[in-house]
Amino acid sequence: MSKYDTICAIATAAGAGAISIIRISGADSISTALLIFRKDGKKLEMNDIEPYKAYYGEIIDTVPDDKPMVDDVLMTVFKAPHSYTGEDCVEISCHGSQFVQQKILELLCVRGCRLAQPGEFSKRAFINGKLDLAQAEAVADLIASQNAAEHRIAVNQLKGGFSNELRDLRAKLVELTSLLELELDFSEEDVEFADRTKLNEILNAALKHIGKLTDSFRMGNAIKNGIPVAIVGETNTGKSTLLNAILGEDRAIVSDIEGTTRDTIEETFTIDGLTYRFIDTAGIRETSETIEKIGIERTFKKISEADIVIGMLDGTKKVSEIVKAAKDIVNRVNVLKQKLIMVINKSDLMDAGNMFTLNDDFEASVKSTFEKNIEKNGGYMTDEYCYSITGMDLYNIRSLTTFSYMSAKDPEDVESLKSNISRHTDAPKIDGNTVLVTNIRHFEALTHARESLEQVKKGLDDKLSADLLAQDLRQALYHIGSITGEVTTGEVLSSIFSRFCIGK
Ligand SMILES: Nc1nc2c(ncn2[C@@H]2O[C@H](COP(=O)(O)OP(=O)(O)OP(=O)(O)O)[C@@H](O)[C@H]2O)c(=O)[nH]1
Ligand SMILES: [Mg+2]
Repeated sequence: MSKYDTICAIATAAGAGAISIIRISGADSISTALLIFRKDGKKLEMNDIEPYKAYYGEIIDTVPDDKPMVDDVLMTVFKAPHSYTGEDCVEISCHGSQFVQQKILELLCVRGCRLAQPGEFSKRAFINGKLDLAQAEAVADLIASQNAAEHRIAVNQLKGGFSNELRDLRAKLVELTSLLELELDFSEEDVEFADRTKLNEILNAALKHIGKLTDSFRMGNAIKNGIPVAIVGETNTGKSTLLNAILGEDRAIVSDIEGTTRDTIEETFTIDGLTYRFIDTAGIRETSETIEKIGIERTFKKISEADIVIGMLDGTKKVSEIVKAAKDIVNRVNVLKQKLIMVINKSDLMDAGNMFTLNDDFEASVKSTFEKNIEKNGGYMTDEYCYSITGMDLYNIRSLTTFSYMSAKDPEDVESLKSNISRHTDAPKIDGNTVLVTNIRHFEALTHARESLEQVKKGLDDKLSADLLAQDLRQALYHIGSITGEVTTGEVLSSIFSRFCIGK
């Protein structure tokens, strides 16, 4: 199949609708469409056609000529290179009957067109330089967008916001490479041309830029797939009961048998206009059971990926056990980056004495665990506040170490937990210039680029030769180029576009 053959597909959603659009692209698209189109009963010739104008007429089943009309349609012609794909294109708007749509496709295929593969129109747009790869992917995101934030990000990426950022980044790296290569050209004379201070400066700027982009993935991904909220704790604390209560349906199995939930269960739910992805996890306990062990490993992974962690404790346990379980949860999160909401569940079964001891003991006992966590993650504490390395005042220690009582069986308690979650979320501020990385492929490429650049930085510190540094730099450039498609393999392209729908 040549990339120049003429392809056709239904571009509108599957099923019946008021109207539907058949899209044709390729060198023969106009001549083929004209074979089955009649205006006032007459066949039009290529010379009669003015592009970017809609022609009202009929599609006819022409074997032999002028057989019954299939449908009343509007036909629009786009001339290369001013079309979505950059090729000659035709769009036929017909009535949305499934029979009509299929019949028109059949008529086109009999006359030499081929049914398009998923994403093939966008792939051609990319090959013909109408869009870069990140923009083509934004088309898919735009079509899939379900809320204002997702839509905004996709539009910014489609308009080239992300691609421009990458161009800036690339320019920095190209400047670095050329400085180094200058040095390489003269290496025999043993002269160090490149001013290493300047190199370091550009490198640091590039690293900072990449860091900003990779950091944005957490938010970008949250907007695209829901803000991840992991519900974690020991077995039987009531995690699945809580998930069901939040969703208002019996999604997860609840039982008084420890270790009921084996695998993670994820469901999205919207609170105050933001989508959250609630993740019920396998309860944490010592076990020799293979499947349960795998489940618990998954729990740990989900904790590390979550933005918000609901640490669930069982209020019917002994105070010492509750404190131990709480410390275990604190040790598994990064309190500088993740929000931890600690709840003591089954309050309906708790006696006042237990609550009294907990109120007294909890903060005192868990506080040192928080302190260690903050230090381990590069922050520091004062008496009142915890700070990140950048010196940003993050949390009041009290608010970090407190907890609330609840019963997952009490709808009012569940409601107040929901508003607590909503309060813990920094609503994303997205405007026309916000660039967020939302695509895992882009995130991975940027991460690889960052690793290569860190090698360069280490190399500079270790006074490595210019040719070795240049090698890592080229690697970084390669990874960045792979995002917009400046460097990519056919295999990568096929895998990206195969995830699109047919007709896109
Ligand atoms: N009285 C009372 N019982 C509760 C509450 N929350 C959960 N339960 C009960 O506690 C038991 C365990 O609940 P689950 O939701 O299955 O607990 P889990 O944390 O998902 O347990 P695993 O999946 O085994 O880790 C069930 O019998 C629930 O009905 C609560 O707030 N009050
Ligand atoms: Mg469960």
